[in-house]
Amino acid sequence: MSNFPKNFLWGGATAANQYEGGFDEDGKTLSVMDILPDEAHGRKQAMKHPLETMKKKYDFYPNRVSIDGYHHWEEDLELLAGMGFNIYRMSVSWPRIFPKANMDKPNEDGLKFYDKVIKKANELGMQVLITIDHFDTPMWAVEEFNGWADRRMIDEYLKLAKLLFTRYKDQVKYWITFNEINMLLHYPLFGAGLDLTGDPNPKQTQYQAAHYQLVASAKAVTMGHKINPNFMIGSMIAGICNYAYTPYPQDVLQKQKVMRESYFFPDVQARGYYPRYAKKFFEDNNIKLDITDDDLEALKDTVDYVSFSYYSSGVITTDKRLLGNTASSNFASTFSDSVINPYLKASDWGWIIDPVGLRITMNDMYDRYQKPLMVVENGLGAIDHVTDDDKIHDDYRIKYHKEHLEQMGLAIRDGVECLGYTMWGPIDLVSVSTGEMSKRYGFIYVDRDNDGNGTNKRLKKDSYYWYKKAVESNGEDL
Ligand code: BGP
Repeated sequence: MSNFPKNFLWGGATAANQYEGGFDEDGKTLSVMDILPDEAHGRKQAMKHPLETMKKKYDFYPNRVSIDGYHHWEEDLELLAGMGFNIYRMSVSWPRIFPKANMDKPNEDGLKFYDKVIKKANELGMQVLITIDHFDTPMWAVEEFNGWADRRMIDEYLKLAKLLFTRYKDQVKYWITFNEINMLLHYPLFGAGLDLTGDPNPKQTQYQAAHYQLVASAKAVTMGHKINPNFMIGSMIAGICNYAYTPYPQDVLQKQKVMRESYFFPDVQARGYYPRYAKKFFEDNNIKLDITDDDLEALKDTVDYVSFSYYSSGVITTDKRLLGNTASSNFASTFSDSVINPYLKASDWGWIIDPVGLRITMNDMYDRYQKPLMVVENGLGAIDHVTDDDKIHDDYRIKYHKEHLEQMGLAIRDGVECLGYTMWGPIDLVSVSTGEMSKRYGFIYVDRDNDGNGTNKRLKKDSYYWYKKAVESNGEDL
């Protein structure tokens, strides 16, 4: 018997900046992603100094074209529905809707795109989950406000949220306020449009931005429920499972500390107040935040569900000597220093593969919040090969999802309430961390390479047929 409940949501997730392209069509202006080159041209470096980056001309900006979803959306939605999806997680491009700061009216030409996509998805039997901001801060916000370092961003964001809630109130039920909100501590440009060049106290700026986003998120929850009380509005973090390297109590303590960095966000969003450990952390680090009484009142309105992405796990040690031997897991090391886990293998990009870690994470999060969960990203970035007869035999990807879904099923059997699973990248997209196309997650292959060459033709991989079967059997036939 399947461990998945009858009304379980099965689908996949994309993000506007990695999918759409059409970066200057129908009135759209630039977002932070549109100014970045790819990995080979220094994407990671460019992320550190966004304003400088903007002045510099690169040959190739992968996100500006992406996989040209702006012109392939119809075909793509049909392909997704062909796998039996009953939910599609997507995001909107903020500067497509509001191309400038302080606009009273949105850009109708840009909005028409989302009208068409949402209508069609619904017609094909898919619910739509909208991530209001998925790493898509407009460049006007970076230039005029230094992104979320400025309180005025709360109103700019709420303007966008109100518009979406009102316009799609009968078509969209599920919402996420910010994609991987905790990533602003690691990728301040992606997460909050922050340019920290020359900032004397970057930690203070990042936590200030975090506070404004948390307030914006809570106010969006209040506003959304007024517009439609049936809305399900969720929080989201980049989830990770961390293990202590040894039973040495200091290692365990350190692991607890590292986990709090991620949990800090849903602790506020799902419980409605700042945890005491955060206040201590601010005190100890001389972080003085602009937090008003009105903000604290706003934070009391909590999310309907807690969501997260899950890709990897890490191993935490306090032994400095071991940290020379850092894990190949880039993902874990963006959170903290992590050592190699001898029991687990890594992906082509060094992200540790740990399906049981998903079960642990789900149990931990459900124990902590007692709110329904949703796993809104999970997937394997891998290099695919197309055979002469246009087939992609991606058994490694099938194995990855099968094992993660099995563990999800077990977590549900453990007692966790889980609403759904939207795997990451049902169709190949531009990778967020590298800007590459070769890091492919999709069940659908897109003919496009790292240099932007290719026909953009879509092909079904073996995993496409496998996922269809998994969905149709409600997770019984994995
Ligand atoms: C998450 C992001 C996604 C997605 C995914 C995979 O952090 O929310 O946007 O891209 O990671 O990461 P990457 O594309 O770097 O492999």
